[in-house]
Amino acid sequence: MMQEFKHRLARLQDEQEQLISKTNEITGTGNGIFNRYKYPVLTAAHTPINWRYDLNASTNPYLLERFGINAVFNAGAIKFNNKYLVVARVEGVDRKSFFAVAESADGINNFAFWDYPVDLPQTEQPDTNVYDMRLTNHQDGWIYGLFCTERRDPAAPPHDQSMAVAACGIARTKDMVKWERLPDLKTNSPQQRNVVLHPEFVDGKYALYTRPQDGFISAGTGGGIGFGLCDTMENAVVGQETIIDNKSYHTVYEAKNGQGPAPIKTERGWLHLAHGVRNTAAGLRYVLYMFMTDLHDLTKVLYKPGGYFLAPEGDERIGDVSNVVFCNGWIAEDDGTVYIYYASSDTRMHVATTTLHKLVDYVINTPADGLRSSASVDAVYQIINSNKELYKTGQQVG
Ligand code: M1P
Repeated sequence: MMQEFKHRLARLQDEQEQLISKTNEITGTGNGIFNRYKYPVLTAAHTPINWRYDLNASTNPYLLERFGINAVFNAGAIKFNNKYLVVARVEGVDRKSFFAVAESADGINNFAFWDYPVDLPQTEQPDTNVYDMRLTNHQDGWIYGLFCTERRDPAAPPHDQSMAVAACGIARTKDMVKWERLPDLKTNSPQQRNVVLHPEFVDGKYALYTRPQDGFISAGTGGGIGFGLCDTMENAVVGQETIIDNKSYHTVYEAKNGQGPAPIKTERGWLHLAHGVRNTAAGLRYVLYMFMTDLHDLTKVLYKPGGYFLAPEGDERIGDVSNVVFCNGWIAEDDGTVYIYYASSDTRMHVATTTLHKLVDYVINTPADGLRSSASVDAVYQIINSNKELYKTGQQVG
């Protein structure tokens, strides 16, 4: 028995060591806007063995898994003490999610979880499930984590065990280890998900991106990325939400959309990454898209490329909730490198790399969605004709 225990433990440790030490590599030629990588950066198999197994041979002689992890996805991200940290949504086989920090020295390789998951304090109304933390290194000196807290709808009849209310939970930290829990955000919307704190004060107030919605799954008459101000994060109330980027017919965000991570400031404007959702015969399809807002008027969208920025590809298409990519974490370096941490199909985490120059170029120079097939043809004609002109005048390169 002891021999079997030892043998199994050695195999588990060896397999995990190989997984974590594997070096990632850029895959494919891509579209020039970002690089994709061959392997996911975090999966359920990356979670420490000592979270999942009782390693005492006398209490667990068969070395059975005692706490199964189903998925690791939708991570917030931050560069902290020169390390790349992600705060992942770790989902147990019991369907409950919690947060856990994983770190990497270079942002791409060898992500490893810290010793313990985040010990998130509760409010008076305990959370049933928490997920999708957005991290904001705010001008006020705190690192905020805004996340979705989900509880059973108090109005749900006994026969309905799926009606839920989603709200925005708020926690803050200075060291990424000890978290202070603040009261949940109050807004006029019956449901809130995808709430993100803007990193700077606006007119001396905290600024938040919201996503008002009527139902737990469906945005209903709500939806769109909202924007509102509040006086304090210690008792955060957003009275008025202005929709800055709405759902739109026959686009990749016709069913609903939501802000991704906190926007990144550039000389040309604030860069936003968001997710858009449409319905298909095969269910909802989640893709990522981008837009840019004005540096002085955060409610004004200056540029918005048509269509998606990143959509599920290959193995990314398949998982617990297939045909989904979701991003709530990115890191912009001082040298302009950008690490985009995205999850596929509610199952695993990936990284894509690019630069601020490329993202700004993409956002400003990609044609906007013309909202009609003939407008798409016009956009292609414009590219073809200017290329022809280039060859006619001998100005082509290569
Ligand atoms: O299953 C896809 C995503 O669904 C929700 O996103 P949204 O609020 O935009 O509908 C969230 O539950 C998210 O975690 C999940 O990845």
